[in-house]
Amino acid sequence: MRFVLSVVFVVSAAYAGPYAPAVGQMGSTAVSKNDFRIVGWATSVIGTLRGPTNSSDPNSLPASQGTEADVLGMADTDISDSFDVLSLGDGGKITVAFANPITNGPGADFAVFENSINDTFLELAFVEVSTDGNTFVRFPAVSLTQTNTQVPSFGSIDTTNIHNLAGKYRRGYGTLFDLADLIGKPGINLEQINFVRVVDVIGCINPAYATYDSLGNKVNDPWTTDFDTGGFDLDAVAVLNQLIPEPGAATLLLFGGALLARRRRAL
Ligand SMILES: [Ca+2]
Ligand SMILES: [Ca+2]
Ligand SMILES: [Ca+2]
Ligand SMILES: [Ca+2]
Repeated sequence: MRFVLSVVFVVSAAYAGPYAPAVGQMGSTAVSKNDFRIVGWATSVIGTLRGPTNSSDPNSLPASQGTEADVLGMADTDISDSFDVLSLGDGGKITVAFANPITNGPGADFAVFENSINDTFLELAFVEVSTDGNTFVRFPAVSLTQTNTQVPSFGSIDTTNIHNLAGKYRRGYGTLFDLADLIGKPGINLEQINFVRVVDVIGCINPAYATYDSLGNKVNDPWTTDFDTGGFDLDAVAVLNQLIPEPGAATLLLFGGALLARRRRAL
């Protein structure tokens, strides 16, 4: 009887929420930085605005770990590379761009990598995309973590309660995003996403500093994180589906131009 009870407990603990579980568990959507589906990585930073390490302290300084170069290229995995990240601080944000635009292809289209050292100390961020660099649309994030008790500085989050928030998985594994989730949203062209913006959730449940998911729930994540590496730590952004200008398009343009010139001459 004791055995049966312990099994029931383990199962219920492992599947507390409805969303995909941690790396290595059945149904996990974590994507390894070495996954064959990855065709590129962020190549430039458009802008960074770091937040304070403690939004409730007016004297708090911005998070300071890392530089913009740390979010470019392939994600880092081992311990020695764990600080090749840019820490956003409370509510901080960063916008990156790519050699080729991201496009809404089959399944997930890009992935965001954080540097969490395990499967439960998860610092989260909203993810937004833009075609023109002005209008950004946020993925419909969901956080089903309880909102009665603040997740403390080094507290834990259950991965299965988190959806469409970056930082769901430990270092070396990205959180996937599918542009199909944004079908019908005005102001962006899902076939040509030029920019990805990552926005720290803060994670404080005090309404003075709280942020909310797409359902109106407060997002509860480790807070305060009053140190250089406060807030979400962006490691890398991977591209799975990219829009590559067809060589034929340029040729066609030249050919069309030549035809037009000939017609003009004919006139
Ligand atoms: Ca897609
Ligand atoms: Ca936080
Ligand atoms: Ca951090
Ligand atoms: Ca990195």
